[in-house]
Amino acid sequence: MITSLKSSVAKIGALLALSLLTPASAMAADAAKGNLKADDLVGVSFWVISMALVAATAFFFLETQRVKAKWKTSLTVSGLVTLVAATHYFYMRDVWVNTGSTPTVFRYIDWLITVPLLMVEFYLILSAVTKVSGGVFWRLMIGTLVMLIAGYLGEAGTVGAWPAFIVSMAGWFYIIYEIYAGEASKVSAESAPPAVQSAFKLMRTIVVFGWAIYPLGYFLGYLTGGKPADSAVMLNVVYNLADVVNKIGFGVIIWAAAVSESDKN
Ligand SMILES: *C/C=C(C)/C=C/C=C(C)/C=C/C1=C(C)CCCC1(C)C
Repeated sequence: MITSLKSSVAKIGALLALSLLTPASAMAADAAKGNLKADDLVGVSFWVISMALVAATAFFFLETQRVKAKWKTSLTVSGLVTLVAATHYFYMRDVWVNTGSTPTVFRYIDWLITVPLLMVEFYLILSAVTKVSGGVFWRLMIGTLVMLIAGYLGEAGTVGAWPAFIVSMAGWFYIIYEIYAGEASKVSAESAPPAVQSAFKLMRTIVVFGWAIYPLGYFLGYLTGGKPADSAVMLNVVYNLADVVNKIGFGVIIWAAAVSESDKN
């Protein structure tokens, strides 16, 4: 036990010494082999955020132990969102580091799974406390699909970047309408307890302001006519920051509502 520990420490020490002595030319070779470089802003943001997503996943899953039964599903879904995103971030980092190009396909597969899950959260927190019609669920889903499919076609270059942007914005506005003026908002205002109402309000504020960061990223990435390489950096950094707010932040809001509702008796 002790000897194997000693030899591990010796090995780590040797590796550290080696890395300090490694000349710059060998470091360039490292980059070619696809290792993350310290000055690669996009690559580092993929790395840091993937760890934050892993930690958030562990947290949401563990906290399901602490809340009342009817809140467990919402917290589990929050953990699934961050779990699915963490896995995509590992892959996206590889694509970016190895090719220097935007991992559009992975990004949209991630969104296609996680955004519907986030929409389900609206339905879940309301149905944890009252009766909600299936129409709420389907309208949120349709808005999501229009928004994401149009966005993908625009980013992939299948259709023009502007028309895709406009259709995608329409899908997003449809979601906003449902949660501010549609049935979902009425159900929340009329039959949900205060903690759920305030969670609902915070969640829909995120869908407006947090989600607005994505079309901004799209705009900076595709619609300003900037150089492709600069646009790719902007696009990915902005999308990555948006994911921190909209996946981890969103989950934390649900967690706070669940804890405050569970603790009061
Ligand atoms: C976890 C991932 C989330 C919450 C992703 C959300 C993505 C959007 C709200 C994307 C919206 C877009 C527009 C409204 C117009 C331009 C194209 C998109 C797809 C970036």
